[in-house]
Amino acid sequence: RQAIRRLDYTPPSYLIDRVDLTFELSDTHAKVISRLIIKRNKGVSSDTPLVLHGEELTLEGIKLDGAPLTSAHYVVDETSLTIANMPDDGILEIVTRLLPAENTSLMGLYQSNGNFFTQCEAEGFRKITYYLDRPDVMAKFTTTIIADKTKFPVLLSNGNRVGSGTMDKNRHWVKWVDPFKKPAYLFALVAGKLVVLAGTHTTPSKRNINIEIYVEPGNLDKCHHALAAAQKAMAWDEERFGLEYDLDTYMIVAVSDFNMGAMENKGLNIFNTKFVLAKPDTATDVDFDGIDSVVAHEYFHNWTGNRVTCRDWFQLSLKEGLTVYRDQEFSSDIGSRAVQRISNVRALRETQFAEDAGPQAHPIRPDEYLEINNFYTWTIYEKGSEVVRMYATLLGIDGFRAGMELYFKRHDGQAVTCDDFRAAMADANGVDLSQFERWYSQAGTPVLRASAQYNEAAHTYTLTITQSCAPTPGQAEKLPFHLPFAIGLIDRRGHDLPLQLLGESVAGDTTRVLDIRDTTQTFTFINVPCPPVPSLLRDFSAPVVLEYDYSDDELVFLMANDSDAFARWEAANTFALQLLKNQYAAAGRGEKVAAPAAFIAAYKKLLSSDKLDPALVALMLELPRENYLLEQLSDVDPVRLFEVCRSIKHQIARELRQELLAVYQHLNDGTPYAYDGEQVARRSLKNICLDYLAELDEPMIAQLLAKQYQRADNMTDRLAALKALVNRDGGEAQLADFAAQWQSDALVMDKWFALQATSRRPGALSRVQQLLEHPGFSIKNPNKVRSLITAFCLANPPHFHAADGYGYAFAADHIIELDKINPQIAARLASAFNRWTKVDAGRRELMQQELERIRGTEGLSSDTFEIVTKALG
Ligand code: BAL
Ligand code: ZN
Repeated sequence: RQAIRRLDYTPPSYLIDRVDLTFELSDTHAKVISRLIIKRNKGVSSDTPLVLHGEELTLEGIKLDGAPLTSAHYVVDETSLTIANMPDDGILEIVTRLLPAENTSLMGLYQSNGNFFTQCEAEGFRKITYYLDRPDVMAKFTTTIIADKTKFPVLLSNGNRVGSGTMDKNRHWVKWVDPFKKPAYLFALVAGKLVVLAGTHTTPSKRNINIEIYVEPGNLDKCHHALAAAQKAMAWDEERFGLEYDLDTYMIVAVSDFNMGAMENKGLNIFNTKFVLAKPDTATDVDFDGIDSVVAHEYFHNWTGNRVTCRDWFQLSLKEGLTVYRDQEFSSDIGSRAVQRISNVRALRETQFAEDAGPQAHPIRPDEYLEINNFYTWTIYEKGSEVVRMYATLLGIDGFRAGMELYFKRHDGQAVTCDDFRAAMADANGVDLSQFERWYSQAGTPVLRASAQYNEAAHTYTLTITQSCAPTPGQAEKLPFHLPFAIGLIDRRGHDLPLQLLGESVAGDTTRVLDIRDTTQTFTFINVPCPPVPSLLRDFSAPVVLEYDYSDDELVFLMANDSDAFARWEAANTFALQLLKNQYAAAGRGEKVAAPAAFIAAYKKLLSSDKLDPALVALMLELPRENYLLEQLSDVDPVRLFEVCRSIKHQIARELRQELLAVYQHLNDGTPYAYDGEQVARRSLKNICLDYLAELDEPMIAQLLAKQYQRADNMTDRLAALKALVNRDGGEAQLADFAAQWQSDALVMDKWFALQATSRRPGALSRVQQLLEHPGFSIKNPNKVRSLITAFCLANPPHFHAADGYGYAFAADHIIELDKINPQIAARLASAFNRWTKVDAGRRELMQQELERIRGTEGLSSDTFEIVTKALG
């Protein structure tokens, strides 16, 4: 298996100006006629063959400039079609035949519930026809679709609908023209029985955009939130970045069989139903938030990804990191900035930090891959977004916008690199960002060690910051990173001090962004009247691990006083993290597990605060999750870790019963459901109180849970109660009731599967095994696999890591089974084994055996092979 390397990039030997595609779709197969206007690239010698990508295709014929080619003129193998003697330019007509109904990889053209869909990113177009399937080959596409008009009344592709008509045999056709040139990965086709919800948006230049959301019949009442999200996203991008939509119609189509969340095909976004369909009784507040952010993300790609795309797949973070940053900013502006930031940082640390510390660690611009599908990672997306955020923090919001404007001015219509983005940011602001390049080339999470000294006599406060970064696979040595480090100093009364660095004539703002470039740097603040408590890495200004020896008293002080919401939450998180680590060690020594009184008192104070945003209180009350804790330890027994967490949770519930119940009852006031910021915040606090109360073995609590389950007028509250019931005593009656009510709603049933897969009660694995036989489960449907199998393996550590190894064997069996069906989903599941060196020796051995069993499987896909091989090291 051959690795593909970034430094081997060469420009394409041939270019394609135009593509005219005709799809003839039938129940049994699809015929694709592709007409390419092709030319040799400048400076390429005339004896260079044309090599087109193509996989799993049946070639029915080729013509060059109208003349049929015979097998003497070309060579076809499993991955390509090579034509040796190409003229300087020509028209190539290629006819291929495919079997979409048998395509379970969900890449290329496939069927879902009888309808046709495509997924081409990254390299799916080559499963549709022979083509130069690389992002730096950009062409103008026209697409004609022919199909039975009764079975496939809706025929969609990219761009504008320019014609339609009827044909013999009850068929009809529709022709689409996309006026923008694009790489093949942005091609899309949809054909099927769908209904549409339409809305409009008027741009600042007074253009009317039609927004159309296509779904299966019966789902129209669940599209209103997605439609509103698209309208909000359009207005936001106009306001924040001056970017308008560029076609007359923006289409979203929802499909229930989909490998990812959604896909930004030009003018025709295809979405996992999970990120379109929602109404209050079927979707939680988190689902509504998710729809806002994914709709915005895909829409924003129209500029950051489509108008300016990637030169090659090593540059994936150019569009993904930037677009995640944009969607996070959008969500911050339409909701709570503090909650958004904390949630994003928490997710980054739980997932990306683990990835960056493990065998799959890679820079946001990787240097090589076996299978590009494996690089749609937390690192490319979430760390990529943090890197983009650092430009905004270093340059300021106006400087960042100036950089974006220069980027579009220089590169609209081009396929470019991460270096081009960095150059636009630097040039627009007249700054040197050469050291910042290391964020693109070095993997691993930097560790910043901070120490401070207060000089009583001189009234100075000196902060020393030392950075380091552990080796990652293939990168033993790291050079220092350039990063913004935001800091505040808080006086004894809890007030932020104005900050004045040595050498400055006046004091400035109360938050200062320090420029960190060296391994060790010292900053001296002057006119500091008393020993302050430092508030470090405010708003999580860089994706690093911060080490500073806070005392418990200082953490409690920051929890109560920090004006920076992230830092305030971080103080609570650090306090809980230290506590759980200490208690885990204590349990290992056979000592009793207990939280100190100061910790309980801090939680009590949070519960009695009527000044803080309830959403922030809810986040501060949530204990760090097991997977994150596991990363902070070594030789871990995940079962003991879970028991420690559970025991602390139980103690909090016992000792703060009265406060938890009071807050719960105050917030459970019977207000009819609405999805708005205030209500979402109140529900989040109410339901975390409920989650703690569920620890108590009291009939009154059991009644309270049953009542919330039964009487809830929305899925957020109903699911919160059901989750607590399932983890408390199994919730059998309510699970049965839930399934009876929602058996025909696939997305709601996904929640039902996931709750059971992540139940911490004994017997979770056998329950999951039984559920594999449930009529609502299908191994071919990625959402179902994620809800049941992946949820068990990645989000139920005490059961996945059961000491008998059955969890590991279950995972390996299903990775092997799935690999034959859908390699992308199998490879994702295989990442459950990434951190096998973190657990204790007995488990390590069991995990290693399963990894070797997977690696030894005959015919393993390159997707799974790459993950497993790297995991084994
Ligand atoms: N481009 C793949 C899906 C997404 O990131 O939007
Ligand atoms: Zn994206």
